[in-house]
Amino acid sequence: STFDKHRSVFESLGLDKTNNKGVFDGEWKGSGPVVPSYNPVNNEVIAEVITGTTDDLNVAFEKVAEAQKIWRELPVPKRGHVLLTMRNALVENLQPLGKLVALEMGKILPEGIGEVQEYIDILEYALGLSRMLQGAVIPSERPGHAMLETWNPLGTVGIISAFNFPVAVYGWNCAIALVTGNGTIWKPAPTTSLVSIAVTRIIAKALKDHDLPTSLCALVTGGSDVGSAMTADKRAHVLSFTGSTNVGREVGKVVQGRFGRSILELGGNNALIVTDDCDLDLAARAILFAAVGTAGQRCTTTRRLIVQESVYDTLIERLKKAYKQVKVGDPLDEGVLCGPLHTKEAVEIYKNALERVKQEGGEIIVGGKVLDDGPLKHGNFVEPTMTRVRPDMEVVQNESFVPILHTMTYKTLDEAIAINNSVAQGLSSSIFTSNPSTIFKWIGPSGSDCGIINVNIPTNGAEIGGAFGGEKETGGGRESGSDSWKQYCRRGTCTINYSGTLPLAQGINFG
Ligand code: UN1
Repeated sequence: STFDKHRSVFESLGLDKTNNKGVFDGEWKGSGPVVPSYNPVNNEVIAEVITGTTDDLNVAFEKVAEAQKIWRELPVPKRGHVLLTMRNALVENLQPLGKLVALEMGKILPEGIGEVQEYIDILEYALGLSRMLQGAVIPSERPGHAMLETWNPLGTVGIISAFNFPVAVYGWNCAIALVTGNGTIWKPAPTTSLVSIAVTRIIAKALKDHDLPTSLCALVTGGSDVGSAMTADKRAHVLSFTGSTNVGREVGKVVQGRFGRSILELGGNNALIVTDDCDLDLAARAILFAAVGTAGQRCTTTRRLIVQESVYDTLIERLKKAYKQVKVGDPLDEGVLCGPLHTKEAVEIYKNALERVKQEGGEIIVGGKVLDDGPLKHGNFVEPTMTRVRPDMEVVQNESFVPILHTMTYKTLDEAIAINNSVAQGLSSSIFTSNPSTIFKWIGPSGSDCGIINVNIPTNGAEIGGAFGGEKETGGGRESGSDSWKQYCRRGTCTINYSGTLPLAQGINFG
């Protein structure tokens, strides 16, 4: 079995075959259903998790709040030291944790390791922030008055994360929530519970090393009942949700209804534009990673390829060759670039999307088949696929979370940008060009309407230093770098009178 074959990985991360407790609130427990975790390579059960319930969640909220009272009093650079310990613990566990991601999620090993690296990177970033969480000092209009801004923690950050980045998305939120003085409570995707247990164990040990209450970073695995309860709970002062636009729309409303703060990271329908003045070789290599990497299961995956008419045939020929060389298979095998889809349902989504392409008059130009022969027969494997479509087709307007790249042509830059912006989602976008005026138009007010606006790099694979997120139906949230940390804080505007008199603002004379 998968477990026996990789026993050393599981054991080094403290995981068992049957008895994994899926709730941590300072103690490991779980009173919910026992849920198996499957290996998407062969749909074998890897291990079982005793998941959490809304009762477990309720207790966890209390435990996080108790711990946060201690944590928030720590000077920020001291919080940084704790983050450094977490970072070092992750570095030590980089290989096994990366491998566990590959096993449970299905992405190839370098990408599994890569997303643990993102958590390491954001902890380094947060360590830096711990010396730089600066507020403004603002000139007061009154004599003998000082005006300044303070940034204090909101309290508890609820994190609901998706299957596709089972480590990194939690990591971005956790690192920034912690440095700003918050506690966290995490509800991972039900299908990547093992990864969440392993991560929580590593983080808890780091807290313990500093004699801090380990319940600061709680975990409650489980289904949508736990997710809904967390969303509705006032004690989740910030609710960071990564997932579909449909669920996110409801999450946003519920959190707004209780005047909580939400950070929404929802669907993408990312486009990459190829102009006739770009380096086509570079573009082809970027497109391969952007469209096929992670088997098309990143929210930043390129779904739409918008190519200037005059270079379309040449580029597509190159891509066809490149696609044919992509090895699909076990994500732990050397040389494999495309692992399985995460679930069997995703294989159905792939089939349906291709059916719709044909119904709407599009064409499959590469791939298009479910791979269910030979060694791949028990897994969720599909061929990375390219289609030829028109930009306004319904299937192109909607995101399917599978490795299908819809290709289309354009004549003028304005037309290309209009196509880029024509979908409901607004996460990531990229243009390949060597023309400076194209670049500045693209990043300007009449350019891409996405949150991530790239030039000569793929749509995916963002660094942690920038703010990550998107506009429109992507939800508007920003995580990770830049000033995203502010969302985890309450901003205090403080006006301090040291004049001994009482001049009022706006020159008002009162009594
Ligand atoms: C996601 O797919 O949810 O930019 C996150 C990227 C990664 C993160 C993706 N750094 O592709």
